[in-house]
Amino acid sequence: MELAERARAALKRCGVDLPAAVLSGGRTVLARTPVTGEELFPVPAADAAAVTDAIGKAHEAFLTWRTVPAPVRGALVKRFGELLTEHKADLADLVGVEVGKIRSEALGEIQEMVDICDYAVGLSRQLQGRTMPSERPGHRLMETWHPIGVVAVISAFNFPAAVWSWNTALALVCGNSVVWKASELTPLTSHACSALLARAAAECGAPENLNVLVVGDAEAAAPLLDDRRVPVVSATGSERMGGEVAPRVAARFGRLILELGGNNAAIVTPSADLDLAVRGIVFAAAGTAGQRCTTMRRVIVHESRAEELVSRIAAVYARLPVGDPFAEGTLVGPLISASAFTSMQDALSAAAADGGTVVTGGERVDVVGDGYYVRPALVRMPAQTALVQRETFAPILYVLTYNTFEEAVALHNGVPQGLSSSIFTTDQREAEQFLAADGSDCGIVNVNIGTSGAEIGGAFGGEKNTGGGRESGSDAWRGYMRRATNTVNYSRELPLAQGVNFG
Ligand code: UN1
Repeated sequence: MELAERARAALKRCGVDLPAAVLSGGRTVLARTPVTGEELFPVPAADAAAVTDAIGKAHEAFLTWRTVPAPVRGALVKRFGELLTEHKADLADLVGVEVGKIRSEALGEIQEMVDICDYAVGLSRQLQGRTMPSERPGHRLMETWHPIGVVAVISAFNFPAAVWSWNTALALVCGNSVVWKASELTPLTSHACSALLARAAAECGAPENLNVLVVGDAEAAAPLLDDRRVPVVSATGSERMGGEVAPRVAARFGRLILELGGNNAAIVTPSADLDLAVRGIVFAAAGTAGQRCTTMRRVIVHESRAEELVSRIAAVYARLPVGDPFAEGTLVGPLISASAFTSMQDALSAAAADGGTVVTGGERVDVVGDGYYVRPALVRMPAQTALVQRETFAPILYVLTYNTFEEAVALHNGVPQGLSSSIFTTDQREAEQFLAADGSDCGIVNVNIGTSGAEIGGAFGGEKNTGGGRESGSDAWRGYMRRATNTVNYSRELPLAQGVNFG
């Protein structure tokens, strides 16, 4: 089926009537597909004034929503999760068309949304505060978690639906509303997700505008950074984007949840099970055409295993099915754009200039139309040069070698980013050392698993230039609430803390 037709049909089933919306006038953005490089059709977009208006609407919704009991809020997210399940194939169609993800990865992204909804529903009965012993007689010391306000969610093209849902499912059960600034590269997916959530809200009798979608550029998003009615800004994207967003939000003391660049690595030690390592590395490095923030970009392998590992990865890379993401059997779809392809080629030239050797891949593959398909590249590097320390959002895997374990960890941590990491070893000491305080400095540290494909149950995010935010599972919900510490005096005295005597 033609892609524009496929997208329109999926949108319609999700309850989005685009032509009507577009005819009503106003700004639009042109939806495109990296599968063929073609332009699809115009979609409503927002300018800065529309974003300010969206903040007002979401703020109003928050004022009602914050007093709805959390388990009742959970019922909305439960219904939303059901609608996502019902429309899983439709949303996967849109992710396939707009991002070029292969079918199982597109479906996997929607599954992550269903999973986080389940998680958030359970959480809606568990937003627990602690009770601490007071040092004073007849006093109770405790903490209460309250809704905080409008949460701005700024999402990237590569996970156009799941990352928004991690934030939104939590924000909603926490009693907040959301203004979603979606990537201009993925307007269709964001309209479809928003329509399903609006439908769930209507069915549950929840207020309108709990999630207000704005598709727009950086300029349009500016009010989200500066408006004090937006106490939390959760942004996913490049380090450059984070560098622009963070100081502005910080200037008004807003709270930031940043999920920026990754430069994720695997250490492969002498005792590694190479069957496992090769599978884990290839999925993490070549999956999603290298366009995950958790994509593996570096392998740090012990000298004694380097030849074997490199030749085994190269053999798999040479037969990886690169092509139409909708075709059965394809494992590597297109890059998002021509500029992504240019960045990849620039990085490969820089690697050669740094003394690196391309073992395999890197070339453009002619698939269909004007899509930018590439064979994932495997590059041996003599050192961790400036290039290797940078995130290039494309499937390039740099291979470095090490001699001592300390050297491996130093190389591993010797980059500005700190998102995800892994070690392939069957030596328990090495595994534990990697997990220890002086081991990996990342937010995600795995053993005998690649760097990508995290489950929603854990907190997701990383340190250093990755931005320090945590989304999704564990206690990430606390980032979406305000904590009040309460001291209650039920005695007839007024003893002061710390034994202070005041008259
Ligand atoms: C991202 O690339 O922004 O761990 C998110 C993973 C996915 C999420 C990636 N669960 O690879």
